[in-house]
Amino acid sequence: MTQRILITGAAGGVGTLMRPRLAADDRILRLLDIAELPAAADGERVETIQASITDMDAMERACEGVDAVIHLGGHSLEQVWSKILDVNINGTYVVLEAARRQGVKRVVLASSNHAVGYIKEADGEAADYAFPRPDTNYGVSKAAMEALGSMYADRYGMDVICVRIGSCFAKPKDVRMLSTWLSPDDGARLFEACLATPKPGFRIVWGVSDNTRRWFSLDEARKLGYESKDDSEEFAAEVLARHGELDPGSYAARYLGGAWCGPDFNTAV
Ligand code: 15L
Repeated sequence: MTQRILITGAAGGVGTLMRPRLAADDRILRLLDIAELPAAADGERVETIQASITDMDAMERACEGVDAVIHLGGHSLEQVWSKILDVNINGTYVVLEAARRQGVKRVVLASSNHAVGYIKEADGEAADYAFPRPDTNYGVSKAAMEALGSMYADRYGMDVICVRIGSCFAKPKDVRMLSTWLSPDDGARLFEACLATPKPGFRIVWGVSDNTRRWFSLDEARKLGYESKDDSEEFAAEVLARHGELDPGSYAARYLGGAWCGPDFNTAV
């Protein structure tokens, strides 16, 4: 049977990396973004919708006939509180509520390391389900996303998996990302596991590759069936030659959230 997956924020960084990787013969990707989306290529099984995740009517229509939602939409960087509240927090509520109203049983939420950014790297591997320690307004929105997901799972019996993504880019861009990197291929493997695992209920998992310098537990992600095949170490020499070793006193070396934890980072209050 053909599966239909709604991806919000499909024109964004992670959405663009996932679009080709989550394509499958027995699957239609319904791509939604407020920005214009590249049209379907020849043979590509996609539907495109240009709409805001804060528009309940549009989101309900987008959720019609959908088997699962992967919610990547929202601001991906720090913003003033009013924008975070509207797009990230209210937007996540609208996505979950629209999914519930349309009978969608499973939602995968793109949370972030910034939900727990103030965890100290020196305290050892960051645990699955670590209590929120958001580093920014954006981090607060990801903690709120996880709380909303928990409520929709407990109250309405939906399956909701929150993926605390490290840094999902084609390559690690700096020394911190040698620890936080989620390769695009591993990202797709993890989302596939989130879609396939039977009856997960509510979960919070780390979204990182099995990096040699990893700071995060992969136990809960592995329980979903995720198997990382990538390691940022193949880029270590190149990244270290460009940036040098981390200053042990720097935010990047001290906290999971890196520079986002610094007092000067959040100018966008
Ligand atoms: C995130 O959550 C951001 O969306 C992304 O832009 C990266 O900065 C990433 O975290 C990170 O921490 O590297």
